[in-house]
Amino acid sequence: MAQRISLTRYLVEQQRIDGLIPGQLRLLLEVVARACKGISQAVNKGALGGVLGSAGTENVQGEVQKKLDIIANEVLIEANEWGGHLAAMASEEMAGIHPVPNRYPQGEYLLLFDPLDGSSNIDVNVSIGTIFSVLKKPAGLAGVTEADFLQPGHAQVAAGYCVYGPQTTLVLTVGDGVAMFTLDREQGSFVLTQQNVRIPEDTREFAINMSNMRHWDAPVRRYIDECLAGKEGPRAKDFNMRWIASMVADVHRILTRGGIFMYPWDKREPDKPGKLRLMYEANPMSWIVEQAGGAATNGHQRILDVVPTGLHERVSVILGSKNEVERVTSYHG
Ligand code: P6P
Repeated sequence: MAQRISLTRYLVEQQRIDGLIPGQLRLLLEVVARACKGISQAVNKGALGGVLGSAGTENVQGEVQKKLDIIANEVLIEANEWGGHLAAMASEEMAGIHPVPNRYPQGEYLLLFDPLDGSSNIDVNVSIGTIFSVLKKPAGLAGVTEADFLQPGHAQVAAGYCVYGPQTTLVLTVGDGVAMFTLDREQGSFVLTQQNVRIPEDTREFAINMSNMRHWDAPVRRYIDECLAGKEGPRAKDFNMRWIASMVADVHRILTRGGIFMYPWDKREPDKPGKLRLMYEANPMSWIVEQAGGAATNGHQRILDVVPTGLHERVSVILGSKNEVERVTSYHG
């Protein structure tokens, strides 16, 4: 049997190769991975753990919070507060930033996360996940403010997600490609199961919520109409459709076999550029996709080049197989 490489060994050996994982960042990534193990345990308990259903509260987005949304958020906060690697955290579930309490040492990193993405799927036992993004705190001023977080996605130093599905799999990049680690529940550790992940540049599979078709802008409508026209249409090939309504699961499929994922602007809420959040959903997923040879735009520019103006701002997302993303983006031209 091939030698099993743990997450810890991978991080140590990668640091020797390209120096992209200094000690504090390695500690951060191992703490986040340990928190994801805890979240996976809570998710797996389901009804047996009394963790299903709504918490009866709303988050800053005005969305009903599931019990597991709050549990996952608390697990990530508690796991990361004491280590001395972070200056502050930001979460989809919290209105403002969460500075590391003064009783703990301050670090040089900023951690952003969607603690449990796709939580509408929790109660129906469909894959969900945690998405995280790591930035460096700007040098200089003591203390930390929300403005320190408002960096474009290309400034990330690490990004990843953990999908809680048939397997619990952690997917990670620090800028030298994408690696996947599967949780070995018997050992309680993440084991390297794939590295140098590559997304095929072409695909026959698109992911979009078709119920919104009448609200889409013309370029998106044109692209999907052409896919639906199949062999007889301008694409001269048939397409398949998937929509799990859990970004982590849809993106994981695309990393595994290719595809294009779209949550574009639509006219239901014309003042919002899209549904998905830039800082802790689109940016980490876009960097991972680009690191795997894919592309990610908002229809007009690379998502990683969008300059954020707010912690919870939204963005239109078109990501996945490079040639398809470029085609949709060209239609917006
Ligand atoms: P809809 C989950 O709530 C999420 O933020 C993403 O994970 C997912 O891709 C999208 O929203 C699903 O949205 O409108 O299809 O339910």
